[in-house]
Amino acid sequence: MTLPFFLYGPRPRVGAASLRTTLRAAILAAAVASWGTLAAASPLLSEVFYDASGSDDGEVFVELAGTPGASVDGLVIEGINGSDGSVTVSLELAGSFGSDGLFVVADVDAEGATAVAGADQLLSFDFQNGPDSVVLRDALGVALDALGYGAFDAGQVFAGEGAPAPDAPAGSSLARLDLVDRGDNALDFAVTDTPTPGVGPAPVPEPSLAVLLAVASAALRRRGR
Ligand SMILES: [Ca+2]
Ligand SMILES: [Ca+2]
Ligand SMILES: [Ca+2]
Repeated sequence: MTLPFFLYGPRPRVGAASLRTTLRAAILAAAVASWGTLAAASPLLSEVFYDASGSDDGEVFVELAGTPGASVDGLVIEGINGSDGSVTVSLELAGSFGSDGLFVVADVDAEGATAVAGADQLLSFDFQNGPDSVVLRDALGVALDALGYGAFDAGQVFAGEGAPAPDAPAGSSLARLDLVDRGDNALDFAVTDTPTPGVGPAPVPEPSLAVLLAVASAALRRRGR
């Protein structure tokens, strides 16, 4: 990342030095605070791969993001049929998030093998292609996060959040852009050409950081006049 001028550049004129110091501290504090918030947040779906090129057997996976080291015992991932709302898949998770804050549950083939590198739990499952949904529930059945994908017609059941994400073409996954949960699948997820099990989304949304820096930069320019 290229640092904005006021974080390293020549000292601006009259009165701006202390403001620059204050802004720098505020930005660093905001970054630290957002890390803390994200690390403590409840688990999120971070990537879903439901349609491999060719057979899905031993290929598909769900990646969760959560607190490093936290248990996933009791969490349940459900597949929800878009045509009637029925549960097509129900996965009971066991284990814990790695030190990277990720947990990957992967499908196995008839021999018990998976093509998913670094999987934390192996189960046998396959989600339908869209329009369908994947829901993450806690041990009491409360939905913690949900992803609906594809074009839902009237009368079909969307069990995601906000507007659905697009249906990923074969070989592509749906992955979170960052770890901010906006409650809108169309904003939070994007089609990823190369699935990345075990590689998480960016913790902080880069556009928002850019906006914050632009505002701070403009304030300094006004102050320095
Ligand atoms: Ca397929
Ligand atoms: Ca959500
Ligand atoms: Ca990933």
